[in-house]
Amino acid sequence: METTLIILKPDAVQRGLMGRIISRFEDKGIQVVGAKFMKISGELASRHYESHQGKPFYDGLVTFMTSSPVLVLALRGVGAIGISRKMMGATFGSNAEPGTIRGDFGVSNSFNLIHGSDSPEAAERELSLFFGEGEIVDYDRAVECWVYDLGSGQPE
Ligand code: 3AN
Repeated sequence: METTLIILKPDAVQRGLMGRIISRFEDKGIQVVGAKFMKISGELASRHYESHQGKPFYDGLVTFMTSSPVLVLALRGVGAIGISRKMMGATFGSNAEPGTIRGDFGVSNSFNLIHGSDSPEAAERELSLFFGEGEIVDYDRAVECWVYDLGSGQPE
């Protein structure tokens, strides 16, 4: 099982798209194990986006991410990092495929609705930035045995 860090960005919150985006992950069978509605501080944004420091879009990105509240999610499932990235689509709505979150809900070449960790290492780092001890909640889902084939003892 992987756990990934997803952020529904200020444009998703302001445009009233939180419910529809969360529903896509729930419909897929991904488990929500953490959620936090918050305004990101400049300091937290700079730590989250430290790999982009110095890039031409960095200042605008930090301004955008701190401009209005976000919904931060921890999502879990087999291959959850890659599955979530596929569901998000290409970086900007202008060229993201229809059927993806960015492809269906956005057109901008700057605002792009959602962030998702791009590797297990990034997920671990980003989850620890946004969630403290006990804020990611392990629990059994009643539907687990219908979301996955558990016959082998492993979720398939
Ligand atoms: P993704 O979110 O698809 O992984 P990355 O990792 O290339 O995209 O970029 C991280 C974030 O930086 C993007 N989510 C986007 O918000 C921002 N970003 C990347 N490239 C640009 C750009 N050319 N102009 C504005 N923002 C950008």
